[in-house]
Amino acid sequence: MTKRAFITGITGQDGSYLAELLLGKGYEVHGLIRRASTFNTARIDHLYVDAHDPDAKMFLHYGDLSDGARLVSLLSEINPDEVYNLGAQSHVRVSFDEPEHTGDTTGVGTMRMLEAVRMSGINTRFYQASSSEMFGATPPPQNEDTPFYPRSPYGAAKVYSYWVTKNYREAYDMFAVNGILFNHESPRRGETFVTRKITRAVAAIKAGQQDHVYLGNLDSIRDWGYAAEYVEGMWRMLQVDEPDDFVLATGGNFTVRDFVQVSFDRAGLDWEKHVKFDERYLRPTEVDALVGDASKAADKLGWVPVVDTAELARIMVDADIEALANSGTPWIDKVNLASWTSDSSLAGSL
Ligand code: NDP
Ligand code: GDR
Repeated sequence: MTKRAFITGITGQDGSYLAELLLGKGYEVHGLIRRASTFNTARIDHLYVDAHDPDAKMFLHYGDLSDGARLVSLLSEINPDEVYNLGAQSHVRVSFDEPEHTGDTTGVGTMRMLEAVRMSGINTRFYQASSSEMFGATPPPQNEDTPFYPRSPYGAAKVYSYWVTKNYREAYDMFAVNGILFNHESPRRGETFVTRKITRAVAAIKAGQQDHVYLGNLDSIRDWGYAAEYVEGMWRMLQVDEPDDFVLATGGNFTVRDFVQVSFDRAGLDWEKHVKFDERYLRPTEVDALVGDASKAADKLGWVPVVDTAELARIMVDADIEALANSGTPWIDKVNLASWTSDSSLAGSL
């Protein structure tokens, strides 16, 4: 029997890799998309087959995490075996500018999804995109037992989502899990997150199209992994016998400055000549250090990432340089996710 999945946030970085992964595994994939005045499906256009074609396996539905009634009717109609809630206002700095909207989508949106599962009466497995930002000010290494101390409206909204997911598991015996994912990036990363901002700037500087890039705090430490590997971990969390919560991380420990250096080095540039400071990129409260301990995922899911932060930076710089040279988009990095196992070297297939 063909399995059916429903993904919120399918147009985002993770949604696109997850849709690819599931289609590769033979799933029928349904995605929630927001109506916009311009197309916002660039990351999944390569997966789309017209719905009139008998080979169509991916279907897109208009809706929004702020519209609970729509979520109920969609889930009743689609009756998915697995639901992945990846939709969110996901930018930490923006959550200080739009705290109420962030609370409504990143926080209460999860409650609306859980209620939609419960009210539609479907028997499904539910994945919640929880975040290392929930640990916030609690020092590393962080794992599933580390106390939360969020430092932004985004982090606080994710803590709310984490607890309602756990509550629905306990209250209604729902198969609902939290994947607590540390930062993961790729050539498909949104352009305003720091890694992609850096790698796009490297490509433009190398091509002589710009001289400088303005950044904020270079001292924060992050554990940056490769998004294509992390979606495999999401899927594995829904294949186990009992619902549980898992950290996914590389355990790496890079400052923003380190990421800058590796990226500029890759293009043969001296970063100190090109990086300038702008305080507008500082946050009212910063998360100083996130370094994850994913040993539970290794033990129970067999999930072990292969690409480390330095390799990731090189992949992203190369992709942005190539995209600029071709005046095209860099979205479609060649990853054969269907054949990924924790033992195989994903890096070798790039
Ligand atoms: P992106 O910002 O790339 O994608 C977010 C997705 O959510 C987009 O598809 C966006 O749609 C959609 N969305 C935003 N608001 C709404 C709404 N009101 N209703 C419906 N859909 C909405 O995020 P990522 O792919 O990087 O992350 C996926 C999830 O994982 C997010 O929840 C994020 O918070 C979380 N996360 C991410 C981590 C990371 O390092 N990437 C780490 C830990 C957690 P549109 O395209 O229309 O804007
Ligand atoms: P983060 O990612 O806040 O960790 O959230 P981001 O890339 O925005 O920031 C990482 C660190 O870089 C510093 N920084 C800058 N950040 C941005 N965006 N722009 C800059 O110019 C800049 N200069 C320095 C930041 O201060 C910060 O310390 C990401 C998101 O994907 C969340 O959705 C997810 O939950 C967490 O990762 C885990």
